[in-house]
Amino acid sequence: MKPCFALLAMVGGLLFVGCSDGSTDHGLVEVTVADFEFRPVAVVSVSGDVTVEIRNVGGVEHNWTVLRSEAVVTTSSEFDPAMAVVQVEVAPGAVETQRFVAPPGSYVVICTVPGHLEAGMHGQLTIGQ
Ligand SMILES: [Cu+2]
Repeated sequence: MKPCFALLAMVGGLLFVGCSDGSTDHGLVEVTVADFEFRPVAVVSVSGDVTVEIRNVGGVEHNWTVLRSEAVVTTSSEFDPAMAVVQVEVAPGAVETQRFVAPPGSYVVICTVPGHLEAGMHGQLTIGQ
């Protein structure tokens, strides 16, 4: 049994080295959107190079929009596309993947479809160092 563990440790070490070249050094964030909430509400990316996968299990179109840290949006009508770090639109039943880069920090996430923010579609993204 011991040689097998040693081999696994070696393979694991090689995989780790293979991941440190920068090309795959990203944070994966998975969010499910529904009518009318984000699950989970708060997500964390370990890296500012974020790959987000949004799955829409709701009956209508939604989006997962990360706001710039200085943007303040309390109702859907206040949203302007210039306020967004990234906006991922997802049709009902679809899964969308998008990659973006943002500095470490805490960001507000909303759905900008009119009325959806007010219905409870807001959350948080925290990006670590
Ligand atoms: Cu929505």
